[in-house]
Amino acid sequence: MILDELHEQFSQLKYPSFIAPLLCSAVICLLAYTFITRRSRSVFLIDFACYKPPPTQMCSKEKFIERFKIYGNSNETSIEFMRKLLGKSGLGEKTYMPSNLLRDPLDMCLKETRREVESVMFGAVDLLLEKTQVKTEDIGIVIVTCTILNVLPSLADMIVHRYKLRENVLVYNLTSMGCSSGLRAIGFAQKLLQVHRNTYALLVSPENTQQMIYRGNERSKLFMNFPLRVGGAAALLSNRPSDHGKAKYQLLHTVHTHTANSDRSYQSIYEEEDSVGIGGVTITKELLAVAIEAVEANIHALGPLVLPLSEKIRYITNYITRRYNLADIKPYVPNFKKAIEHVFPHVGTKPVLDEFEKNLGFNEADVEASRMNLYRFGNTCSSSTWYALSYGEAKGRIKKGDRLWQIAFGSGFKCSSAVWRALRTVDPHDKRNPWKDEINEFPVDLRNIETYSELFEPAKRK
Ligand SMILES: *[C@@H]1O[C@H](CO)[C@@H](O)[C@H](O)[C@H]1NC(C)=O
Ligand SMILES: CC(=O)N[C@H]1CO[C@H](CO)[C@@H](O)[C@@H]1O
Repeated sequence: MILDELHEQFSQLKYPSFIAPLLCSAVICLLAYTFITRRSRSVFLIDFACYKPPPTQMCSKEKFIERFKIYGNSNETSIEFMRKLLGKSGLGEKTYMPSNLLRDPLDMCLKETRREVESVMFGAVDLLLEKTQVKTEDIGIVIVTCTILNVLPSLADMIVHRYKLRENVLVYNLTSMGCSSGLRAIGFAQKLLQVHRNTYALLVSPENTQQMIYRGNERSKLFMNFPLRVGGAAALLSNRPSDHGKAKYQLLHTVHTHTANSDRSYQSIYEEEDSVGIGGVTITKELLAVAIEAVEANIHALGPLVLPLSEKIRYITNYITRRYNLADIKPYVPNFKKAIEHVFPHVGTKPVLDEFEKNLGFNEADVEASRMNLYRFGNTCSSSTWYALSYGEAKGRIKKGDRLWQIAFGSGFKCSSAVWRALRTVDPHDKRNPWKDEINEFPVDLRNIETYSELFEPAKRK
């Protein structure tokens, strides 16, 4: 129809007769080009996998304290402090610790540590390759994120070695980039996939907590000891247009916030020796406030990308009113439910999740996956939001077309978001899901657990 009309118009204009068909073909070519380049710029998540350590590595809270007594040099006061905090931590009795910490006699040498991290990394990648059936020679990019473990050859090298990846594979490691690094890697992969055509990016996030365990008596360092647990995930991204039909999710947005330009943010999680020379990670009283500020900044940056117009207008009006003191009103928290069906926040610690729910416009259902994740697997750092997403999948909640939001935060202080669209309804009975066989036991009721947020400065709302 349109073409006919165009043709008629052009014929009235008395141009030479070949102009009209030429113009039409140009328009068609342009449309086709736009369609194809858009597709080829798309980044798909073929699938991901979470590692579930063997039952021998399960560690109840009491067992944790027992092992810690053997491993650490902490005195009775510190042990009591840890026992008290563990009770309020929101962790369950089945989280996983490094096997060398649970074994008698203890063997915390580097060889054992390497073996430990290999089992997590290779466990997740083996599962992922089995799920996706992708050939390892087609993998062009590898990004490894690990919060603390730093070995030589690097963790990324271990992967290239084990899976015999090709020699021109691009390898990056985001070691020591904190709990948000798993999502930061997605943004990084997205950029790389815009340059390198027709390839796969393998993202691996193994976490081994052993090197983080503090063995002294300073309270600000003992905090680090109890939420962190062993875990790991692997994800396969692709920019091959032909993968559109095969992939589970399509990447819509990534947004990263880095607040290390402020001293209090930068110092909120800080690795250093204590007064007697024992290494550990200091957590300052400001952690909670800093975390919420970084999360808020990230959400503000994400808002314009995803929110419908009506929410944007409400938000801007509210912002201007407060900015110029036109009226004394509360900050407007945009309703993300209008733009996103599922949110999967990083578990962090219980007080952070509580703040997230209370202050950022989310409800109990929104943080359910993360609370259960904290309960079942603990804080597995950079891999944690993948366990939460697996929870949503195992519950059968992910339907075709749904939009999903992973948001993670950690030392730096940094916060990252990744927003996806489900390309199909996800089968809740996948036997490789880490929650399989036990998903019906969840959610467990955790409302009566006290918190320890009084140990932190409250978040100041701007
Ligand atoms: C344990 O160490 C801390 C910090 O040095 C000290 O304040 C506390 O009194 C000690 N407790 C015992 C029982 O020695
Ligand atoms: C291969 C590579 O880039 N390795 C680096 C990984 O990260 C650690 C910690 O930042 C570095 O020390 C390695 O050199």
